[in-house]
Amino acid sequence: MSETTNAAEVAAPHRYTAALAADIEARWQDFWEAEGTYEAPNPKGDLAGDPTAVARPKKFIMDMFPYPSGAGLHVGHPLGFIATDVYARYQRMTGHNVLHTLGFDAFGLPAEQYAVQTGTHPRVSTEANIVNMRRQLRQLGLGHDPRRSIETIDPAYYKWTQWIFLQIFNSWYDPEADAARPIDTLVAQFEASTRPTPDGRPWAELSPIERANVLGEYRLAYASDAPVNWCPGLGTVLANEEVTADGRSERGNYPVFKAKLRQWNMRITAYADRLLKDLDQLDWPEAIKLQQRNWIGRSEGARVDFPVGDEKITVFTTRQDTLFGATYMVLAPEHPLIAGADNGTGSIVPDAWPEGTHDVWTGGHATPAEAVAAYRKQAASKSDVERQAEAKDKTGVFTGVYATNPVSGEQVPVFIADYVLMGYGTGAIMAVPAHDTRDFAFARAFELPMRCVVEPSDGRDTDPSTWDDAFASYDAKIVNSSGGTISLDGLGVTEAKAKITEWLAAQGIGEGTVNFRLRDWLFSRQRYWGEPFPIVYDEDGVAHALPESMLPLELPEVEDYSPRTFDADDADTQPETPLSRNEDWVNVELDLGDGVKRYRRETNTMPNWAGSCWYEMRYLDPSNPDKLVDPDVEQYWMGPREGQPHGGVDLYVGGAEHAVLHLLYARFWSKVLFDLGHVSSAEPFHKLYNQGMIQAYVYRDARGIAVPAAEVEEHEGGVFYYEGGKVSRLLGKMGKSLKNAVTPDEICAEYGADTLRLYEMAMGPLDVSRPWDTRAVVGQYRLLQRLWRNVVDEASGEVTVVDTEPDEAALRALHKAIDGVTQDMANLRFNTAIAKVTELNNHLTKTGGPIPRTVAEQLVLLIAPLAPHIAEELWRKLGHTGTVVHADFPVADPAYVVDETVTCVVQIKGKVKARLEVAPSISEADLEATALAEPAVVAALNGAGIRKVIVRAPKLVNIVPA
Ligand code: ANZ
Repeated sequence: MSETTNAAEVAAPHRYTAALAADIEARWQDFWEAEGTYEAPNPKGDLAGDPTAVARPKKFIMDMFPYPSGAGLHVGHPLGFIATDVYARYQRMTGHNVLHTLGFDAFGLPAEQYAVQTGTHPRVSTEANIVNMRRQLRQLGLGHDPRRSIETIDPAYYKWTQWIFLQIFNSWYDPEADAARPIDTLVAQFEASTRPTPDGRPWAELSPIERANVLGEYRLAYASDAPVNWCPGLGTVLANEEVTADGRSERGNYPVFKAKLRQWNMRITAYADRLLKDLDQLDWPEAIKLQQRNWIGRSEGARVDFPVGDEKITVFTTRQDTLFGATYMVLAPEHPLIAGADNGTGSIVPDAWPEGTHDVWTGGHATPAEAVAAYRKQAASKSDVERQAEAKDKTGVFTGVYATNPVSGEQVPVFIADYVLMGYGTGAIMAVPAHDTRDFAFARAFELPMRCVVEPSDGRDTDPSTWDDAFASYDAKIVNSSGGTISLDGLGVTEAKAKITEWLAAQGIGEGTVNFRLRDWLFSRQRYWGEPFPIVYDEDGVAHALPESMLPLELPEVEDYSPRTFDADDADTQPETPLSRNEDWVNVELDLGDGVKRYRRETNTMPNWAGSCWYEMRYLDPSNPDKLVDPDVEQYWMGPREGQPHGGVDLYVGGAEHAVLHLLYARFWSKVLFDLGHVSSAEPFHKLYNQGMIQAYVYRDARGIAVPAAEVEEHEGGVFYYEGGKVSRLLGKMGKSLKNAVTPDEICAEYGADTLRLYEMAMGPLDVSRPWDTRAVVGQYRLLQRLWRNVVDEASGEVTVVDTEPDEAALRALHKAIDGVTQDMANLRFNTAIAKVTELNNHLTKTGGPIPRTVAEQLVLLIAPLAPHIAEELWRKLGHTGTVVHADFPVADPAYVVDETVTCVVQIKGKVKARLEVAPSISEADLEATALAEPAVVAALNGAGIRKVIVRAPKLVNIVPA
């Protein structure tokens, strides 16, 4: 410490310094904890409390909970946490019963990978990380209800994750109710024959395996041998959402392959329509809604059958109006109609190439079967995204099959090509090369015919052989489209669609249909550190749910946590789960109601998303042993209300990167639980807000390697040096790997948590990303020092306020600040709120003398949500015994909020008749009207007409009577 600081401290022992801040902050944090200051009472149950609090309006304010990383927090992480805390504190001070807490999303890959490297059990490292993060969060003064904090890895928590899985497993989507219902209601329909079994036999005649298979087709959680994203490099399968646009794993960047594996899925597609529709009533950023809409991807179109011998190919098209222009067809390489081509079973593929097959169609293969087999192999090594890329050269091969275009009667060749995906529509398309860009490119490559059936409106002629690209438009007329009993010629696209759809339906060869891009959610992972499935298999391989009494099914201890990984490029491998190596755990004898039998446990674990799909509900009733959440408690905090027809959390703050995955999954689970009657809210999060990111400068040396930001020196002209070498500077993410992380611990030690909180909130609008600048933090520290000095004598530590009435100027400054800050707080504009508090504080500093008590008190209340520790300390010094947390937020007096006025003189023939108090900004017209309406002026004029009015706003009006 330097001498000058020493001297200053001797002279001013009660100055607001980092040491004093540390003392104040630790004391108040202990106080809050001891007093349970942030405990929000429930209307009933073991968290029930003060009935007057429960009678107040409620606010449930939530953050996206963190993953307890071993690196701890850097200053970028708490941006959202601080913002919700400020907002929650403001809500408490305006009479709300506020629920605000924070848990940990603690299953997941990093802990498992750490375990594999070090042999430390993931639970041990995760819990240590949680302890560290709790300490870091506590020092920020966040007002969380500690009783409600949950950890997803706690068996008492994941018991309910497993329980919800079973609810989903044990239900089906009843189209009549347009809701999920218990699977028993479906069984009852089969038993009563009100719903036929797939092959028409009575339910009673089906074997247990057959019944299980039938029900599996309906269950909302089901196991299937579906093509999945297999990532040998990670040793696990991945959800579509976890695969990048170039077909690699989001984590680790390994290649991802399509493979058929038996996996658990969630039938989220049953909810596609509702997930889309209910978005409209949510208060979410439009950008996020749009991403969800695109992800769900609703398309209206038709299914059309094209006969092939005794079989038919059903296509999905959104352009049924172009049916006359369908000159060839394409099947996805995985399409079942050609599945047996390689071994000659059950396939429509002929033995030899038909007469007149083009050379370019065969791919150089001797037989169609050979060509199909070779092409399928090639396609399997590509991701869906790669396959769909527009710019790609189109590849494919002829199957040797011709189908019949049902309107033109033409024989059209059937190809397989990887630009058609099995997972979308029917996995088969009618190709209309004249009007679809991809089909056009393919047709050119394979010398296939084109027919123009939509009249080009851009000047080109109707002969596609002269075109450079397809003519794809919805705003044009149909041509060349007559035959048999149907003609579309002359119709617009919309009318043509309606007409052909009706015709197809009448012929029994097609129907209008809605298709979704959304796929079912792949729900199993080949990992250790996740929730075990509460599922066992009997000797026939039939899956059985464990009864609720056997929950939680705890993760067993294992020797080896690692999933078996393989050569990242070897597509022919199969996953092996860590749990499967534990035979004692896997093989069990259980009585599931029909005597003790042997079963094998499911050895996959649930994906990382499971625990975050419903945590908001557990915050409400965190230790309820009998229920996920008490219905009355859920109704109180989350139930529907005016403006929130589906209920949900009042404010949910987190990063925009969770637009699709977490938010879509959580919405889906909410809807299932709502349908089954467990909760009253059909949406988890009513209002969503995405905070920006705190970025930081990344400095790199000549080799491009990041160097520690703290050791870089800046020289004039923006040149940066590190150990003598020049380095480049770019704005990027903050993080350990980029060597630019700043921890909240460092900033708290240097300035205190209140300064850090203020700085983060003052950096800019909350939803905008901003660069961290450690040198700028001191600005907020000085604000707090001035605030302190305005109230406390730095030498004696006594308050300096006086019990005199504030003058007009002080009242105006105060109430303007209150008015502005109130609006800013309600709208999450904390940066401008801080600017207004600063302005008020500066005004008071400038007046020099001691400030009136009432002004000081209101100033302290204004800053309390932002800088709660110093506010508590000053509030106490000002003589209050209670905490500032539950004090009333100041209310602006409108009389002092309006602009100051000026006096305007009104003269008649040069003589003063009246004086008006008007706004300095008043317009000439308004001032003239106000003057003429003034009673004294009306009396003086005494009915005389007016010849002229001279207005010099805002100070003078001179009236010349007629
Ligand atoms: C004929 C047609 C003519 C098409 C035309 C488009 C334009 P969206 O809007 O995304 O739903 N399609 C259908 N299933 C497919 C699959 N499994 N893989 C790749 N493409 C597929 O797209 C629907 C359109 O995409 C469908 O309409 C179909 O091509 C193609 F002038 O049918 B269309």
